Amino acid sequence: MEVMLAPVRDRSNLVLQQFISARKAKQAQIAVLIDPDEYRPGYLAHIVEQAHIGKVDYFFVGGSLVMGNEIHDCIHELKGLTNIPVVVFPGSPNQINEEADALFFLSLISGRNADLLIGRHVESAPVLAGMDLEVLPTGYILVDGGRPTTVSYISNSSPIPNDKPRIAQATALAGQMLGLQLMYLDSGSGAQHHVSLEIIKSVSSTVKVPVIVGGGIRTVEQARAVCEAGANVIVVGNAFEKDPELIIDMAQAVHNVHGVHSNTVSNQ
Ligand code: 1GP
Repeated sequence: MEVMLAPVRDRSNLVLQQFISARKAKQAQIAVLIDPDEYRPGYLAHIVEQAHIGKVDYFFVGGSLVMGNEIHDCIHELKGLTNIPVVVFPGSPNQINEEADALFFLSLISGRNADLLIGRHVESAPVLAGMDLEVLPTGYILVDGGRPTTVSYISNSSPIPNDKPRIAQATALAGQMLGLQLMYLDSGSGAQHHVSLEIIKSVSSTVKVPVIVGGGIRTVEQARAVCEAGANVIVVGNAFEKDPELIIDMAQAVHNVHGVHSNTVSNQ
């Protein structure tokens, strides 16, 4: 029997354009990562308040080991509290949520696990096709952060060594040639070390698409250094969970980074 899919809805690509414009303008941005496993009613109010003061650019919501259904309650509450774009950072297809503004459609291009390169995508595509949710084709590149993290364990894939910028560079280039619109360099939540500045520099100066960097960024100095190396967006989770007041200082430091040299973005 022939399977009929819903017609693909028209989407405006607003969030992707926001990433691209900031990279073109060489203006660094910051995302607050919300782990739905930490969510309980009332948890978000203070974080959102700090994010508004700091003019945070995005909220990312999700994780590789989300145990319950809290992600949907969490996104619902977040959308009621803020107009900052909410992007799902899904660990699995059951984290797809139509209330969010966009979703990273992640291909784990540093790994060789077919399920995370194409398998989950085949399962999710028909669901996403009928939704009014912006889909962001994203190359997800895991980099060794000094200790095994949930994402490296769950994805059953080896991260790229933190001192091998050429491997990261070739991986990101291949992702770009495959048509991916964003690159996400991640050393995993709670990593001992963030992605090395050499890797960030080599990737950001090679690809034309926006580069997002997360994992193990804990201090204002680290945030600044990562942006100066060429990260277009930094993502911070754990450090803000422990100290939501840090959001304001870190956002200010990130927004003060302009004009870092990186490859020119094509007019896509
Ligand atoms: C998001 O993994 C990062 O990509 C978040 O890491 O929780 O260590 O900030 P932290």
